[in-house]
Amino acid sequence: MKRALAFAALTAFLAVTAAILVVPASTHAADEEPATLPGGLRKVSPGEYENEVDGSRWVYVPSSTFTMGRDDGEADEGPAREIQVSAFFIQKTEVSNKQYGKFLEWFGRTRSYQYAHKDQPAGQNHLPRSWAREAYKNYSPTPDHPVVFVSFWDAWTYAGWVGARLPTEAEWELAARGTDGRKHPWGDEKASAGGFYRANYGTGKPGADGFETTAPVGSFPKGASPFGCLDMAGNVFEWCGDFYSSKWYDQMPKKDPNNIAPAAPKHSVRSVRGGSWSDRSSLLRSSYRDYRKPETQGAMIGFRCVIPAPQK
Ligand SMILES: [Ca+2]
Repeated sequence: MKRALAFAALTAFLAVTAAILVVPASTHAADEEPATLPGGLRKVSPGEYENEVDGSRWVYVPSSTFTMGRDDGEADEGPAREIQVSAFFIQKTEVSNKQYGKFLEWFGRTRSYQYAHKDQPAGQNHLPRSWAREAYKNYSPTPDHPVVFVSFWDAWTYAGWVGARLPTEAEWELAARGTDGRKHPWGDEKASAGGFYRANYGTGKPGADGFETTAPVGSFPKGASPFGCLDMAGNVFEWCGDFYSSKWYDQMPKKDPNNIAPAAPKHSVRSVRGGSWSDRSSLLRSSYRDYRKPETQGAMIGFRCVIPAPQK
């Protein structure tokens, strides 16, 4: 009896020792801290930064090589490529109505086009379509919901106003899925696996995920990406800065691809990523690509911004 107990104790001791030995010190990407901060961002807690212009929270994505795209998705999602992306900061959530309201207040006061895209048609007022109408209330009813009915031009100008720009598709996809090739921000499993939801999407049963249209930004912490970004799958599609081209993955450079170069195929549509509250689960795949005309203001489209990390 005694011997059996001693054996059990020894086994337990060995198991605990082994567990301590195999636990790595740190593997979480968000643990890596930037050497210097860009102007306009200040650190508020470990791994989290605040933008002084709109008050939004940001996270850091270190310089990385990752597999962009996938070979078993739609034709425009491949070929999957090893792509290098320089370090950047990205908004933790989609831009909210509250934040966009501050931008409109600034624009109303200044009527300045200093941050406008060079191709932006004249006379933009940056007011989300239906902002004050019933449609706005239905699709994005509170200050903490993501702003919707904003065009590419609106998003581009907002980004400039906060000292940022729109993400490239490469930056967006890295921030969404990290470097381990996962399918979704949280991993490979379905958004509703295990009986809880990791994203706001078109579940097939209205409101099954808790929301019939958009959800307040950051409502699904269990759907966080490896870098701590929220709602990279679902809620609203997000404008990227790139022109959309279905052949881009064949042609893009290996480092910091950004489809704005004069040599890139000129195309009038812009990339949107991530799927939305009304889309089926397959569109939540982090490599899934879609596009819209830049003037489109839709109930399913918002955005978030990035700031490149200062060069060392
Ligand atoms: Ca989203």
